[in-house]
Amino acid sequence: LTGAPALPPAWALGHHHARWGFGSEQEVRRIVAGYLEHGLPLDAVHLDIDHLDAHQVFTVDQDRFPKLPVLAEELRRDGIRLVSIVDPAVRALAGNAVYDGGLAGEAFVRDASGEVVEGVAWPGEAVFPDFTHARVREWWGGLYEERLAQGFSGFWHDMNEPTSFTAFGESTLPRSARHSLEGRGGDHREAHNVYALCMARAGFEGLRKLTPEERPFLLSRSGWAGMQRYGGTWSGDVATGWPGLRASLALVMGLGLCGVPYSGPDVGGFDGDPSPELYLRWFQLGAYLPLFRTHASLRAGRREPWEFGDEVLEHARVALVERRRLLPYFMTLAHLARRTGAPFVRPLWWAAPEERALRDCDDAFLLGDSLLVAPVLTPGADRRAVQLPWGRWYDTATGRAYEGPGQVLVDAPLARIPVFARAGAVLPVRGEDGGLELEVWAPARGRTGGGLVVPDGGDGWEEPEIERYTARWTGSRVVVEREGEDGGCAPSYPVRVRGTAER
Ligand code: NBV
Repeated sequence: LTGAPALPPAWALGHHHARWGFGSEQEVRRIVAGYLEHGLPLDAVHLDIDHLDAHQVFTVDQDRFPKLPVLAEELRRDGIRLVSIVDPAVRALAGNAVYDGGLAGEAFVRDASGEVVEGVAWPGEAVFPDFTHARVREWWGGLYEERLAQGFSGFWHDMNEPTSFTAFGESTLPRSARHSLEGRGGDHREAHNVYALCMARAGFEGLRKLTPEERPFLLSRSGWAGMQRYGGTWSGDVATGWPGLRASLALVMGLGLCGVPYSGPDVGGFDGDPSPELYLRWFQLGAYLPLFRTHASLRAGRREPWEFGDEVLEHARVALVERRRLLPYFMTLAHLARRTGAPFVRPLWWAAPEERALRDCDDAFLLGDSLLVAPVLTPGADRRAVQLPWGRWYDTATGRAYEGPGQVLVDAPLARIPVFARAGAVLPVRGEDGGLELEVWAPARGRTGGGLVVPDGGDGWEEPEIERYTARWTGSRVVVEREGEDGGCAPSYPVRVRGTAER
């Protein structure tokens, strides 16, 4: 009803590190070097408003970021993409190219007497593009050319409620502000909720023209039904604390059910200093969510995995390496989300709507059809109860099989969170040589299993074929076959079967 989710480029399914307040190119290099030196996979770095010239959108602070395209190129060689924040508010100052261009093109929101509406945002006095007008979207979409020239590959829309700082009253545009609303005309009461949706559309359509070979990567703080057509969203400034960790899961699960499959929290929380334990548990959850991004405020403490002691570093590395290994599975889930609407992250009842015990379960989730993830959401835990849906489930760390439905108590040491694989699951993972492999979990005796694989080139628009695999017992072996029109054939990827020792 609200449109199919955009397909993210493969790098967007990796690990992102963001920070409000990197402050300089040197600091970005220091953080990236830390990731590389500690053997921590990293796929994207996000630059916040502090890299802009006086917080003005589509500019760069040349003193602190004098050679951004060079930095972007260096990072790209290490497989790391740069993502830029983009706020809608435009500094109302003659000489600011975006302001001058927008005025000339009559792009900004006006009031009933025809005056451009001024608010206050990060750059000071500011005006707001009317994204509900096709011409304005086209103009704004073209401005991403400047970002691409700086070397950015992805975009992070913020403050697009839209926020205008006020001493009192609503911190947004006045209700009386006029909008085009696709030519119909209306006021901000009507336009408010679709403002960010229309901004996302402007960015997405602009990028489709500027870089037609690439899948746009867009995150948007605000949105509305249908925003998934243009990209994803994140938690916004989730509070640092155990309730914030729990809210992160509710957010991603709820958004997925509302048709927005790609989202994630600020891992570690936006403000303050998470304890090493809280940071690690957040990191471990984040590793199984579609958007896996650490981010924090200007005034917050550190968020790099090596800042919390050797133990956290070691366990965070395991989470990062596992995320990288699961990338082909995440990519397959992205394709399935686009084709069917099924989110990556699903509540447990998705597996069995008739099992009433699963309906209230909000502390675990299914990642696609094959995995069940049970994050640790409370302090001091080294075990946790997990409600299993019907069928056999393997603890992926120990290989031990459990029979559902029912509740089981499993180990959850600091080193890991419990992750179960459904018996019979066939899922694509990244092998040690970087190639695709099939991880297969033995079906229960007398049963069969299977799974879908969508081999994706990582970017671009070529439509890969969905591959269907079956798994079944033949004597003492589990045989995996690719389904085809003329019957089954051997998979062209290496196959690893697990769980065969269990009867
Ligand atoms: O651009 C600064 C922050 C950003 O880091 C955060 O992720 C957004 O949710 N932004 C909000 C504006 C300032 C909030 C206090």
